[in-house]
Amino acid sequence: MEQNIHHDVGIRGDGGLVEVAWEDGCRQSFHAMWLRDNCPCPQCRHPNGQKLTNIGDFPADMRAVSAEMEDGGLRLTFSSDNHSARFDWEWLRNFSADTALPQPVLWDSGTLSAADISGDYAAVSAGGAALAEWLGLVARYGCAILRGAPAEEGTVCRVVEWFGYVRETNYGRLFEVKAVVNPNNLAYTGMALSVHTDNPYRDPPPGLQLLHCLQNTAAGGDSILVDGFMAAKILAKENAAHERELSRHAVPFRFNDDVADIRNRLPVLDIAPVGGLRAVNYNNRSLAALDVPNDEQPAYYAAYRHFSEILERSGLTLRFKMESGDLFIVDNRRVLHGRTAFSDGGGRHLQGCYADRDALLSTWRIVRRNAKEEKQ
Ligand code: NM2
Ligand code: OGA
Ligand code: ZN
Ligand code: ZN
Repeated sequence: MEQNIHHDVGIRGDGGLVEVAWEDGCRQSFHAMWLRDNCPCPQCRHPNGQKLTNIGDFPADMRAVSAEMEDGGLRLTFSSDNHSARFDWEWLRNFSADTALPQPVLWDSGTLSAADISGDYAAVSAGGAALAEWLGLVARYGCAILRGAPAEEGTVCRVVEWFGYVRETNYGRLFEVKAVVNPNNLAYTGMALSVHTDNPYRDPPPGLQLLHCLQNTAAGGDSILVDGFMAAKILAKENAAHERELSRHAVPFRFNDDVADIRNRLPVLDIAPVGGLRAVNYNNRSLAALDVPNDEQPAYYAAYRHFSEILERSGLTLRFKMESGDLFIVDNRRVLHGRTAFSDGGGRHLQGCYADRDALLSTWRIVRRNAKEEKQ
């Protein structure tokens, strides 16, 4: 379809680089090694798309010796192994779409409301475009609400099965969130829970958490969500040294009861040297004794306090009340959740479970792909 998006090609740098001048004036250069490594021919790729080659199969001094424009693509030959490769212009221009992850859309209470992220159970459960839309909320905003699900036990696991697999833990495949006697976790009391990510003591922490409301007639027990990526951005803007403190120390998290002693170390802000913020890990109840060196503790605590204060700002807080049948899902590596206190008279009962993000995003892509193909 894109017939003339290229304009000219040339070999540069003694064959080490192939430069493409696109019709719109944009120029792009490709390393010969990169091109050889990405050859799509049947010798280099199985029909299933997986690579048949390994980097060591190629000589280190890869060079292109000829570059010809063919109808709809670029034909190259390489000196070192005499291989001939053909690339569609379309792919050369847009290969990054093959690896792109969803771009998070940061939000606060001024830009996102509970209604904006709410889907209707009946519609979403039918699959297709409505399911894609609901999963897309998780991809963009890191959270979504489902209204009007049946107030039936086990519903939370069935919702996960629409897009992936329940991740079983020491809390079970499904856990009951209600006030009990002798709770092994403060979630199982009527106490307020300040915003947190779940299970930072686990390796890796769950990518998704879902909570489904069977009953919520107690006074209080409102739900709270905060975009941890927005909070991290504000922290960096207000004090870059604080951002650095929270990313340079992997701190200990722990859960300990009669049958489990689960430990992990993670930075509160997981920031890749190239690529930026990957995850927020924050749970005041589960942070174990800090072993940051003594002389660095004042700086660490100052940064930790600052981040905690940002997370409590009302301007960042999305607050809503779950009614019987409602459910929410959070990207547990990004969006923090919490609740206000409730009177533990027994009027509040949620069921929760965990799942992984890869399956959700995969299903989101496939459902969208199928919806697009149906339209054509
Ligand atoms: N529960 C609800 O990460 C946490 O410890 C939060 C998790 C017990 C599965 C609570
Ligand atoms: C949890 C939790 C919130 C709630 O179970 O992990 O944070 O609304 N619960 O009870
Ligand atoms: Zn090839
Ligand atoms: Zn929680």
